[in-house]
Amino acid sequence: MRVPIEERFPAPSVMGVLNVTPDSFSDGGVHLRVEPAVTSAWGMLEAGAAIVDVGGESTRPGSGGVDADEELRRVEPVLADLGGAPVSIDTSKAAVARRALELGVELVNDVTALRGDPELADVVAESGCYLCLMHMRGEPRTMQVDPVYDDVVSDVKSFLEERLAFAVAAGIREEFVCLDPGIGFGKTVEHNFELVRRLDELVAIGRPVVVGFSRKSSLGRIMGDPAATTGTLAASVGAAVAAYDRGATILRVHDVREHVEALRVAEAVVG
Ligand code: HH2
Repeated sequence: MRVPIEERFPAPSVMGVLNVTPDSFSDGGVHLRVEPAVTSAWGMLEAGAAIVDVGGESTRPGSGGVDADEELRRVEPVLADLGGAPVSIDTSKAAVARRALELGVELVNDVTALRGDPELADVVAESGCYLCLMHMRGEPRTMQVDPVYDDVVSDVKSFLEERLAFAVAAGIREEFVCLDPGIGFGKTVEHNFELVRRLDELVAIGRPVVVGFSRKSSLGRIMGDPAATTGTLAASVGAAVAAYDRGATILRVHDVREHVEALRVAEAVVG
C-alpha cells in the first residue's frame, strides 16, 4: 500500500532529471544510449535523489513533440534496466505511462496536468501511482510567445486547484498528487520569480509543491544575458534553496549532488 506522497517525499526531496532525448534544452543527447543513461540514474540515486524522472520527449520552448512509439523506444530500455529503482516517468501519454508503470515507475509527471491525453487519468487512477500535475500556459511550440496573466500566482493557483479536482473526480487519490507551477512553461522571467516569491500561496492549496527551476533560461537572463537559453549550476542551486525556503517539497534538478548538499544545509538552518 502506498503512503501519502508527503510521507514518501519529505521536504526537501530531490528529483533527478534524466532526459533520454536528443534535444532537451540543457542535456539533449547526453543520455540517449541506454548504458550511460542507467549509470547516470544510479549516480543520482547514490548522490541522494529520492527519485529519478525519466523523460523521452523534450518540452523545451519551441519543441513539436514526438509520438508514443518514439517516446517508448527511448525510455523503455532505460526503465527496464532500472527495475527496482525509484523512478518517475515524465510523459503526457497514456500508452507511455502504462508501459512505464508495468516496468515499476511509482510516479507519473504530466506537464499537461491530464489535459494532453484523455486516457491518462484512468491509467493513473487504476495503477494507484503518484501523480504530478504541472501548470503550462499554451503548448511547448508557442508557450513563450508573449505570455500574459492577470496575476500569475492567482491564475496558476486556480488552474492547479481545478486540475486537482479533475484528478480526484477521475478516481485519483488526493494524497497521491503533487502540484507544480511549471517554471518556464508560458512564463516571463518575472513570472517565474514571482511564482517562487509567492510560493506560499500555492503551498496553501494543501498538496506538496514541486519546483523545477534547474538550468532554466530565466536564471541566465537575470544574470544579464537576454538571449540565455540555460542557467548555471550555481544559479540553479540558489533558486532551489529559495523555493525550498518558501515551502517547496520536491526540487526537480539536473545536478543532484550539489542540490542535495545545498538543501541539506538549508534544512539544517530551518531546523
Ligand atoms: N520541466 C521540464 C520538464 N518536465 N516537469 C515538472 N514537473 N516540472 C518542471 O519544471 C519540468 C518538468 C523541462 O526541463 P527538462 O526536462 O530538463 O527539459 P526538456 O523538456 O527540454 O527535456
